Amino acid sequence: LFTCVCVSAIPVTLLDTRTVPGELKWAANPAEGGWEEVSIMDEKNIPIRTYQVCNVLEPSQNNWLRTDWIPRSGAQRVYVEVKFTLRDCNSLPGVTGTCKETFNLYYHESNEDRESYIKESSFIKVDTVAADESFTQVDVGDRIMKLNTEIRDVKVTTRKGFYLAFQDVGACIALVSVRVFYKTCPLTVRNLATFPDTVTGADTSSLVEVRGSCVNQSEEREEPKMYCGADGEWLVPIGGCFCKPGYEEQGGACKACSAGFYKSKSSDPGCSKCPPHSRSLRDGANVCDCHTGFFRADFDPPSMACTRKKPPSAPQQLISPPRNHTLCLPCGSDVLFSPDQTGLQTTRMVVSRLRAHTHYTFIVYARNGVSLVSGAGASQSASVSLTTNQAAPSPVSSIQLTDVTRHSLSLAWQQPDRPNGVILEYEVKFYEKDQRERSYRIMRTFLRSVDVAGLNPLTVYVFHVRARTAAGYGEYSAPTCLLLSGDIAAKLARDSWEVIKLLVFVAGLFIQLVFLAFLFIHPSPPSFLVHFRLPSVVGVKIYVDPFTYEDPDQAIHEFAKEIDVSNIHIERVIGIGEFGEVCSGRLRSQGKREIYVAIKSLKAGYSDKQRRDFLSEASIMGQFDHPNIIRLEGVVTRCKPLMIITEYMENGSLDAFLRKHDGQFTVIQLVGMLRGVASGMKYLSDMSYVHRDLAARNILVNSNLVCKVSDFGLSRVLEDDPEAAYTTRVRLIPIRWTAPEAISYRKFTTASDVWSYGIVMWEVVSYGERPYWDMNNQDVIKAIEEGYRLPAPMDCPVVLHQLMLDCWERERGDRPSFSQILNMLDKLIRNPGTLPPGTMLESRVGSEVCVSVVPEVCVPPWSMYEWLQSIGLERYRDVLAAAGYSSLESLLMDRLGIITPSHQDILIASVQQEMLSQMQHMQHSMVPV
Ligand code: ACK
Repeated sequence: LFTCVCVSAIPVTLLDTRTVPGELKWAANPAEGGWEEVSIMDEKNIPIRTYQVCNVLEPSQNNWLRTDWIPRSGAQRVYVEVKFTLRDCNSLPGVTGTCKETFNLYYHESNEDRESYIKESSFIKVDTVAADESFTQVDVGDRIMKLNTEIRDVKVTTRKGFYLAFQDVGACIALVSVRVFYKTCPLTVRNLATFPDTVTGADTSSLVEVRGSCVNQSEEREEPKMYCGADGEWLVPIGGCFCKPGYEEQGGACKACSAGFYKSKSSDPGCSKCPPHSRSLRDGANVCDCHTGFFRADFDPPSMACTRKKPPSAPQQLISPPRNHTLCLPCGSDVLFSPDQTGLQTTRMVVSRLRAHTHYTFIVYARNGVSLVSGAGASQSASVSLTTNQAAPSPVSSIQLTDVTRHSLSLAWQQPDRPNGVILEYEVKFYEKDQRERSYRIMRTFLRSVDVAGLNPLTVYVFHVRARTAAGYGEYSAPTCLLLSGDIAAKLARDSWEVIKLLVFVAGLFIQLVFLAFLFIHPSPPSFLVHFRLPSVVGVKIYVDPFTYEDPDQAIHEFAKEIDVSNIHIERVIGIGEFGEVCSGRLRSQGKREIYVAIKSLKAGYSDKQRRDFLSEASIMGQFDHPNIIRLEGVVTRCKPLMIITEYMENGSLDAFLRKHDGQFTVIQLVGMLRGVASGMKYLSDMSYVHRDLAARNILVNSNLVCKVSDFGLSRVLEDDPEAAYTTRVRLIPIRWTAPEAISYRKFTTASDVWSYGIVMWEVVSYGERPYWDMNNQDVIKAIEEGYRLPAPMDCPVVLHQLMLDCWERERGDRPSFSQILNMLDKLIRNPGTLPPGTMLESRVGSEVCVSVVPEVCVPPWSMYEWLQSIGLERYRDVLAAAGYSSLESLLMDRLGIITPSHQDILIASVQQEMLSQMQHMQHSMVPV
């Protein structure tokens, strides 16, 4: 794994006032009384030219100073380094209101190097520059020079050169030096290809694609390419070259093999010593010549020793006569030959790891160095053919539910990857989930499908299938859990969640009571509390694919509420979705307060398929109930246009939101957002739902910075068409976000969602940067294949980047689960010391974003104090601390016996949510997020 090729950027200087001989004579306006050129001695006693201005007593200063024309010499982004000293206004008496402590930097692109006067209106402002250090009268007395160094960068692409200007508005400044430079990625050699000195791109995220050329005496292995990043670092090397035959790599160049050595193929790793009875007299040999009287046949490899002997006769007494098999393929690398497949000196060998029930032919050649030289080549081989025995088949995979009613269902599956023989029958074992395997039923069939009847409604069943050959049964497939569909089943699942919500509410009240009780009985715990337990979650939550319903309307009405269109008040269009406009508006429901909602509508003239796809999103979303999954309010299907109504997310999609607030959040806030996404994804994976399109653009953010997973649409489009990934719909796979196995053979699993989650982490920490910048999709696929992974974004704590890398493990089994990711993020939040200091409490720039906004579920679990505060009992902090309760979890666990993390989460989240709505209410005027 590598992130960047570590060759440091080389700055190329366009202007340096310290090296200009003689006076600068820049244009100043006014010519008198504003900026003045003053020669001084620098710290090494070398004369330097500075510009100074100090009109701190007079108001409304506007003094301009413009450099000479600076040719940009091919640069697209230039850096301006200004060293200056600045007088502290507080140290000057009587200047209040007139004295300033900043100046402004401007630029103006121009082809003309002789603009005689300063056209102020044609200059564009780069920035207002303030000093980190200012000096006072005392410093002057002590001859202390407090030098500031500030660097700004500017894109200059439109003209041959540019001017810079400094505007003073009433400060006391000396510009000690001005240096203008651009960055290049320096000439480098990588994988035996030379990459030239390359000027970086115009934007801070630009990548310049550069093609390398093979070094002397080398040839292309695969087109060598690298990208020059904006900071002058080379990134993502792809491809490279090999040294030609007769040459080997040494220190990035190709050196000739010395006499006595040879290299016959460019792909050989290095030169080898000449084999016995041969020699090479000159450097750079690709083969060694035989000594006089010794021979090597034309087809003998150059590695073979030269020999005097005659060709051998054919081997004898192989076990059975050869048979003709026209469809033979070479054995794959998985077949093991012991001691080796070639170069054998003995007449015995063992071949293992053969496939079961497969016909093999083995041909044995006897050979010596002059086998063909003497022309005796007629019967030099003998062969033996055999068919391996049958074995038990590999497990059956991809079991599909093809039909379901209240009492029955139909399943279908694929033949095992390795049947290992003739499949005689399949065996289906199934049982009620609650029963585990205590009692189960078995059905056998010759087909790859089965109809199972006599099932109990409202019950989750677990199915396993295995196949049998003459050699016996293979292993069972992984369990497939299925919930018998039916109105009552769905209702029960919903009701169970209502029960949980109610319990959460009761628990909230209960906790408050605990505190009061605690006060009176402290220090010994009230005994009844010790036995308090939340009942285990009622019902089993498993995602039901709406596409298994023959009638899509049945699915939609099972999972989504029909809303009367008269209760919806549409306000404005907020975007365009895949099927039509997305609007915001309000929804009134009986007995509830009016809420803000997002309304997606299906544009007129839709086909049946479009209607089904559109509504499928609601059928999927309606099955979820989690604070980090976008909540479905309902659907309008009885009148047109069809609508899907969801909760409204004030801050829109996460990628655009982060780009808008670049650099404005603390690391903890970013981790809080990621925690929310991980929590939502854990919930989805627990329900066996694979998202397939997890990306920051599909996360929505509300006004409390709570992140919620959305967009349950695309997932289906890919599934729909078995050809989708490979043929006409290749573009439907979001390559940059998708795991390699999902791209190459459509293996979409929770582990591939984890890969995408890693990409979302990178997007979040880099504030909405495009993964792999402007590399094209093919290069992204290649780079990933070659082991490249996205480097840590700027200011990214190492632990977070490590977690990203874990999500991008090539082997999907090596990636963490969402539950592990969530634990990891929670640990980080609780031990902020693992994140870099200085990024914890205050926003980096954040003047517009109110950092006091605490996201509800994205935030770390509250400290004991915050939590006590939220229920108005902060005065008991010390009492609880003395009793050893430092965190909310320890209290929940010790005192209330709530051990399951998910139950703790639910309780904490509900208290936080309640608290947040109160906070929001109070802080409304000061939260402009
Ligand atoms: O990035 P955005 O502002 O967030 O633009 C897209 C647009 O609609 C098309 O999908 C926005 N959007 C979608 N669902 C919601 C929602 N529930 N609340 C707010 N905005 C939404 C999305």
